[in-house]
Formats: sequence, C-alpha cells, structure tokens
Amino acid sequence: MIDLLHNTSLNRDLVKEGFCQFKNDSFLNDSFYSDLESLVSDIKIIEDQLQPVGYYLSIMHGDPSLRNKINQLVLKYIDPMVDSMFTEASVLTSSIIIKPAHTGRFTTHMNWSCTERLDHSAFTLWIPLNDTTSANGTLKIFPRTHTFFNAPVPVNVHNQYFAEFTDYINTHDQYKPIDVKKGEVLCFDERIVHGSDINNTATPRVVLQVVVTHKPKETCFFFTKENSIESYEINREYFINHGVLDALMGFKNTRCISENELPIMSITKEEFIHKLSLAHQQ
Ligand SMILES: O=C(O)CCC(=O)C(=O)O
Repeated sequence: MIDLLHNTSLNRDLVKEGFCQFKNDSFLNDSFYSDLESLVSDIKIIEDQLQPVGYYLSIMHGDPSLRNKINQLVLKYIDPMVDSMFTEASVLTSSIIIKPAHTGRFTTHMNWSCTERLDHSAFTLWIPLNDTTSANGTLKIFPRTHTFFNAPVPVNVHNQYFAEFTDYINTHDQYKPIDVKKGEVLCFDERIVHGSDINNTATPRVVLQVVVTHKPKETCFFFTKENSIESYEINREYFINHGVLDALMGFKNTRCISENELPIMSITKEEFIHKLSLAHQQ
C-alpha cells in the first residue's frame, strides 16, 4: 500500500476509502482559528458574487491581496501541519469557502487534476471554522470512487463525467454527509466523487480548503479543446495572482506544456455500479 500519511490507520483509510479524518491531533491551535476568523471578517461578499452558485470562494471572487493574506496564514500554520501529516507533500493552493445562510449547494463532482502523472495524487484538506453537519451543508463524499477514472480531470468538464446519472449518485445510500468539528481536518483524494447540500441554518458555514500534492514538483491543470487535452503550468503563485478565473477563461497567463489526444472521460451508470462492486470486494 502506498505510504501517503505517517499515521498508518489514516493512511489505510485514505488509500482505500479515498478520505480520512484527523480527529485527535492538535495540529491547529487557537491562534490559527482567530487569525482565520479575522481574515474572514474582512471579506465583504457582494450579492452578485453568489450568482449562480450560492457560495463564495476566495480563489474565484477574492483579489490577489486577500489571496496573499490567506497564503501567509497557510504558510504559517498549514505547511508545517502538512509536513507532519504526509510522508512527502506540498501545498499548491488554498481558498476560503463561505456558504451563507440558506444557500450554497455544490453539485456532485470530482476536483480538477493538478498533477501530470496519475500516480502522483493530490488531496484537499477541508478545515471548517465551525462544526459542520448536514444541517449547514457539510461535505458529502462517495467512498471508494477515487480510482474510477484513469485519466486527468480537466477544469472545463469536471462535473460532466456522470451527468447522465447524477440522480442515482445523489440518492445512493453510500453517498453520505461527513460531520466535521472545528479542530478536525477532513482529507480527501481530489478524484473522489463529492459535493454538498445547501446550508439550512442562519449562520454562514466557513471552511479553509487547502490543496496539497503528493510528490510532484511539476503541477498543471488540464483543459479540453475539441479532440485534444492540453495541460498548463500552474503553481502556488499562479493561484495567488490569477485565482482560477484565468484557468476557466482559457489560461491567458500561463504556458501550455502539452497537447494530447482526448482520453475517454465519461462513464456509464452500469460501469459505475460495476466499479463500485469491485471496490467493495477489495
Ligand atoms: O465546501 C464544500 O461544500 C464543497 C467543497 C469542495 O467541493 C472541495 O473542497 O473540493
């Protein structure tokens, strides 16, 4: 089994289930949470930013100075935490997610691939500022789905792979909300099928989301164009300066590294069910 994490039982969960929960470690102290709270209190959400999705992401809606401040916070508290959690990993990017009261559904999706080699994985560390449950739209994860797609996930089609049978996934009894308390860290493979429902409480749900890559020094995003798939150079500075809007608008500010024939990127409901049964036999 590949060694991603120092903690062997969490490593087993991450490799097998595609996610794990750091519950009893005191990685994050009070000053981290008060610094995060003070950054969040400076964010003034403009109503238009919430359209059409209903949530705020600093990587999309914030400006470079805010993203730089978040990066400073991550450098101070999260980079050392990543070093003590992972055998070999580094932070690629971070974002504050705010789901205001009574809004903010994330459609079921996989995250964008950010590594050229498929055997070099990437993970999200999902760090809530307040306890999250199904009441305020905590993260929902479909365990063991992280190995279903053997091709990079491009930024422009990441939620289209199972568009034909999203209802089946959304109502599946294994696709479950995960309760995460303030002080805990949920870690999941970027390829896992996940999403979340709206925040049904009157209090905003706030999360620091940090993407880490295991091993690779070269990180990239993928984009599909007609019959080809292109990869573009990205790094920590790129996300601070340009956020993800540049990527969504066709990568004006970075370099194309490669262009290849488009791999097959869809899956049928039958294939999904088959892969799920194989994943449960292991
Ligand atoms: O915060 C959420 O509800 C969803 C976040 C998400 O999709 C992600 O971190 O990849």
